[in-house]
Amino acid sequence: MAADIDVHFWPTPNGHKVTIALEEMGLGYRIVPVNIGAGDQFKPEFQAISPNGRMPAIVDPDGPGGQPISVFESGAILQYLGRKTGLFYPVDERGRVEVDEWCFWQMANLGPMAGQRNHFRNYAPTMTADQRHVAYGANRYTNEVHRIYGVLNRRLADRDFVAGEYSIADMLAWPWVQAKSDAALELEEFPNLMRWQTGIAQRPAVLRAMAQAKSFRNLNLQQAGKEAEAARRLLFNQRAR
Ligand SMILES: N[C@@H](CCC(=O)N[C@@H](CS)C(=O)NCC(=O)O)C(=O)O
Repeated sequence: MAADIDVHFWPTPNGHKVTIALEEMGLGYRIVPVNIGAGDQFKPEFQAISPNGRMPAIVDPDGPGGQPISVFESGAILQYLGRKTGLFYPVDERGRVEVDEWCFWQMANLGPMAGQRNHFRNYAPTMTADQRHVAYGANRYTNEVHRIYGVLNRRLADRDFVAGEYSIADMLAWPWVQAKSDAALELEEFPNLMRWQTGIAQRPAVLRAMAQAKSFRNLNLQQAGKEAEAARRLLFNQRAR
């Protein structure tokens, strides 16, 4: 039996991508928590496998040539797992190019823009002399995520999944498309996207991945108190060391 893959994980959209893929592919894995609110991402042993200081990362003891390999960046992780198993990642060049296009699209557009939107809407201080700038950031990223949802909605008009068949491209995008809408971003406006979102949410592998993520105590960064304050200081003020 193959040895379990170590998943350096915290329950965020980027983390969910990896556990969803592992569940879908039927690979054994062990979660190594990286509590990003407590600064685990800065530990030298973690940065040795993830030099960008961000989770997720994996260590596969049974990598190429039977030797261990570590992989960071969720897109690279899912491509690696797809190649390893031959699942959800076509081997024919046309099919693979199409999946790659949507993997890179997610990594460069949906993820970062939705992340910035979340930051400006939920975490930017409101009691600031520079409130104008906060509103500008929140609106800019909301508009961009709205545009991106439109791209995905059009893409899904005549196919069930972003590259036709269910693939790693869907697993990368899905955790970033919120089931719960808010006033500025209603999923109901994007019916194809909503069908795709709710369909994937019911897949047994996705349900398993999301259920086990619930066992982690994720700090609410919006709350008051010393612990959340310390986490905000750690997460939101990083500069090159
Ligand atoms: N492009 C990276 C992004 C990873 C990322 O931003 N991870 C966040 C959590 S979702 C993190 O580790 N944050 C720690 C920090 O900001 O210090 C990927 O997809 O793997």
